[in-house]
Amino acid sequence: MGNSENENLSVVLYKRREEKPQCDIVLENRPVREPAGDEVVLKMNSVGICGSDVHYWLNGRIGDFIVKEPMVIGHEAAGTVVRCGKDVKHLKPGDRVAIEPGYPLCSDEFSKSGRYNLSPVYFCATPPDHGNLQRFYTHKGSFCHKLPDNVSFEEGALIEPLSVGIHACRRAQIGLGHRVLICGAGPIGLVSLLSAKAMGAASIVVTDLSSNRLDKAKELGANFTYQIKLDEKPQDVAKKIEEILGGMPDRTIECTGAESAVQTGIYATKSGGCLLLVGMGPQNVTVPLVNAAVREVDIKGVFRYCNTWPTAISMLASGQINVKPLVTHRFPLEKSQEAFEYTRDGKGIKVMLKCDPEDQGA
Ligand code: NAD
Ligand code: 572
Ligand code: ZN
Repeated sequence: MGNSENENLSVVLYKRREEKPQCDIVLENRPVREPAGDEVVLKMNSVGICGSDVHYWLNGRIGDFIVKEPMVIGHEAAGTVVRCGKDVKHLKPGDRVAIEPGYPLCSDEFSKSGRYNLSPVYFCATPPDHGNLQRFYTHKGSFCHKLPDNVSFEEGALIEPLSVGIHACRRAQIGLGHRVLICGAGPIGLVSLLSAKAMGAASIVVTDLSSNRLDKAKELGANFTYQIKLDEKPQDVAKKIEEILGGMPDRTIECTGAESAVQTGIYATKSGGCLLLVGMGPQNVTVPLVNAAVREVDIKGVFRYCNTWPTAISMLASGQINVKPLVTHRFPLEKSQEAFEYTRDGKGIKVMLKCDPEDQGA
């Protein structure tokens, strides 16, 4: 079982019939979608669980994106090509690939200029679009990126969150010698740390509420960590950060979505520097905007990523970025419910689901 397209075990979120927000996680057999000319069918290997997957499971929605129909979950993924549509020239059966889950649906001014993340997109596991936590999955060939032999499937799957970090650091124009503050040591704060180091940051301080998460930041190369206490005032945290770094950070990458962390980000960032908003919290956030304005602290948004897979693959293949320590737990596809509960309970950092019954290891 598991190697024939006749059995396509899939992890599907079902909206509950009662008026409860939480969805049910259902494992069911679904047909493998026939590839269009520009698509490929993939045998899935590794799929990471993202905070947004857990959020859709528990709340049935993120903002205006609502789980109305059953939706296959999962968007951090890698697998092997088993069949190609007639127009796919750069891939062949047997190729190992990392899946870029979002692709533009039209050729508008954004996709024409390369910023295709700002176009209307298909995005795996964002309603109404299905994700790829299943045995077999069909995707746009041009958004499947061939992996070199020395990059594993799990590393391939981790390119998705890593892409958020690379895109944030590109937008921040992180450079040689920069002092950097990263708020939050969840998966996204940690991939931002890896990206900022690789782009030449000289000293990086990572903050979090959790000491376990800060230990992981240290393991991944943070120069300093600082544990936030819930009653601390943002201006006081900013002073501490300046003391720790020996100067104010040139760049701050906010990866929590917490209002107090955004406020800290503004107060902490050096005049003329830049604050990147990666974390997504409430729709409306109160911030000391005039403080940012009069010190020319630029505030930039980050929406996923674009053009990051080729860069990420080079960085992983050359060993300049190591994402392997992010993976703390592995579960077979059949135990997806347990894996989601682990992630919900904040155990570990990145939980990987293993979709190939014959390849359950790292
Ligand atoms: P996560 O919840 O695993 O990590 C967030 C971390 O922030 C936690 O470890 C938490 O303890 C810490 N934290 C909470 N309040 C804090 C505070 N005041 N100061 C310091 N640390 C604090 O989430 P994640 O998967 O790492 O994602 C982080 C954020 O990035 C989320 O808001 C997510 O929605 C967002 N995100 C945005 C994009 C984008 O395109 N902009 C993409 C992916 C994720
Ligand atoms: O890996 C992509 C990703 N994007 C996240 C969160 C987790 N993973 N974002 C936060 C939520 N937004 S959204 O615009 N949305 C639900 C489409 O609020 C997307 C980016
Ligand atoms: Zn995600």
